[in-house]
Amino acid sequence: MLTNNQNVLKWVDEMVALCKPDKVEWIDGSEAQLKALRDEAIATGEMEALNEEKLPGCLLHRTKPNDVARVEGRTFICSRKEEDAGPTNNWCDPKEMYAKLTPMYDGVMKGRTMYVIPYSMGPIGSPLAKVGVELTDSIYVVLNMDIMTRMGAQAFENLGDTSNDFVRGLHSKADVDPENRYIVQFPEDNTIWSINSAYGGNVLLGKKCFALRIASYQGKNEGWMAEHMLILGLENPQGEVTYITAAFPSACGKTNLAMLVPPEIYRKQGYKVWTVGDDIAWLKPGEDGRLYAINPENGFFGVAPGTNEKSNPNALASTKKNTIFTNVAHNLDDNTVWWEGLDKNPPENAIDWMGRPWNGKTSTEKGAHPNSRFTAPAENCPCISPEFNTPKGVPISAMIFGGRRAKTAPLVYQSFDWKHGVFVGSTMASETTAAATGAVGVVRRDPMAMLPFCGYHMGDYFAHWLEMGEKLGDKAPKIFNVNWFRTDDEGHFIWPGFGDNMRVLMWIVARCKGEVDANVTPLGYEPKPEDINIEGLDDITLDTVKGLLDVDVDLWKEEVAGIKEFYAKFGDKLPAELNNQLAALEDRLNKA
Ligand code: GTP
Ligand code: SPV
Ligand code: MN
Repeated sequence: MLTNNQNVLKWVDEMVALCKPDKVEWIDGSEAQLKALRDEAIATGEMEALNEEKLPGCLLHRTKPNDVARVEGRTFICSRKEEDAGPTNNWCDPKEMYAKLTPMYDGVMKGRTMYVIPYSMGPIGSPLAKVGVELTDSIYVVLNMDIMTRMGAQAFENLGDTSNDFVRGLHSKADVDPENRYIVQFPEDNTIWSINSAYGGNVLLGKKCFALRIASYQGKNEGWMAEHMLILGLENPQGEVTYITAAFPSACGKTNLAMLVPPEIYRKQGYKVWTVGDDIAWLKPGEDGRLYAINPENGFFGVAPGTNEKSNPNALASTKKNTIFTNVAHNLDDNTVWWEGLDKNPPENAIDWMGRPWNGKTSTEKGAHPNSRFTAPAENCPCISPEFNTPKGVPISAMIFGGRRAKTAPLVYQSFDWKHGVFVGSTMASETTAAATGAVGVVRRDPMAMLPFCGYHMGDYFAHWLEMGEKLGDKAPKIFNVNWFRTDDEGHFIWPGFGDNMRVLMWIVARCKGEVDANVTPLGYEPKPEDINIEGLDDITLDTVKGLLDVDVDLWKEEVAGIKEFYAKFGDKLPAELNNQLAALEDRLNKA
């Protein structure tokens, strides 16, 4: 046992009595313990060891084909009152849900070991950090949590002997039965129960379940925010760093933006981008009244397909050691891994993500699942920020919203002020991706990229954003919206994206510093087209930029109709301010 905390010990005893494991192993996080677990997972075939020279310390894992992404339809927010979960979450009475799941957990770990994983979300000793304990019967979970969190004995340092402020996570892979899969948050109990999955966001309970669903609820009650945001620092040649967060829905470019390599024109002047986080930000006003952010995570659970030497060399470099690959193709020739978009040389002698022999040169099927992932330690990242472990976090100057929109949304615009920015975030929409099960490419509203992750009523969440703005006053970050995904008539992306997104970040930073003017449009402030630097871009002219910034008034009137319909869901919980903002947008469009 690693703690004398009676609240932890009592709860673990209760869960052991329920799940009836053959053995209970407390995870202290020592290298000896982790090595034994890796060896065991390799011996049983749960994981495969990869080429020790090319990918030292790396492991490959395949999940069941029915278990490859988050399952939003089976994810529940079980607050005591239904209205506290709101219209965008699945809800069930907590008593009923406990009653339904308890028999499923009863004896579920017979013949298995229960691992007790203490972990900290946030740097040890940070006033913004929080402790969780996850109980699981999966070694895959233990090894991933080791990468994604500050795991082991160190986590209890933040908790002490008497505190009850820790998140109780219970996970069992059970039979990985999709019909009985449940990912359940009980916000008022600080509790998460997950059963019948063994995949990523469903089972690494520190990530979406705690650091967004539970934490967003805690943040509302405690005066801070938990957001689906990357955090990056943009350093200028004078060495000043401007910190920016960005909320994009799943598989819409957070990891890529967080690790971007600036184009040559900026690199040679001495500009740099530092990664603080690629998926989640916890934000709280600091002593100076500005908003500070920490990344609660300690690693990256990144989308593999599309990651390559050109699109994201920093992410690729991060995966070269001590990384776990999930559902990618296994190259048998040299015992390495491959995924679509890694290079133009797929292996011929390989195993696909479903475990079948696969020839990348001749097969018409994909070798890696579109939502295949790497779990890589943050410390591997060549551009990890020197402030990554700073307990007080980094001060945020700008917040960006964005999504995949083939037509409507322009390349970039700035909100008129914080309240308008909250409106912009609340009306975000994006085409769905493979990160969750269900149809891909369908436009849906995804406010602040939090639709699947907000642990309480979304109307109250909007109100919380507005309150935070009141509190921050003129020290509030500036709010922007971007869209890297506008397409031409043939469906090709017009904007080159990836590292070239730096060109847009430069305008954003200049706006934060009051160094550049803007055009006023019905949507907000837009760059004067010549203020987006296109030097060194072959296919992009000033006219292309004009097109990317174009506001199609008719399309936006349709958009307004869509927003009205969406807002109607929230009834009286929708802050009046947002209706005012909607009316003002409509008015500006009518006058345009
Ligand atoms: P989650 O981990 O699911 O939250 O995803 P994410 O938001 O971190 O997305 P990520 O950066 O992993 O990118 C997802 C996909 O979008 C990858 O296939 C990328 O290649 C692609 N992508 C990222 N940035 C850009 C961009 O600027 N332009 C284009 N066209 N595609 C991009
Ligand atoms: C996402 O879907 O936004 C992810 C991956 O970051 S998961 O951890 O599965 O949620
Ligand atoms: Mn994510």
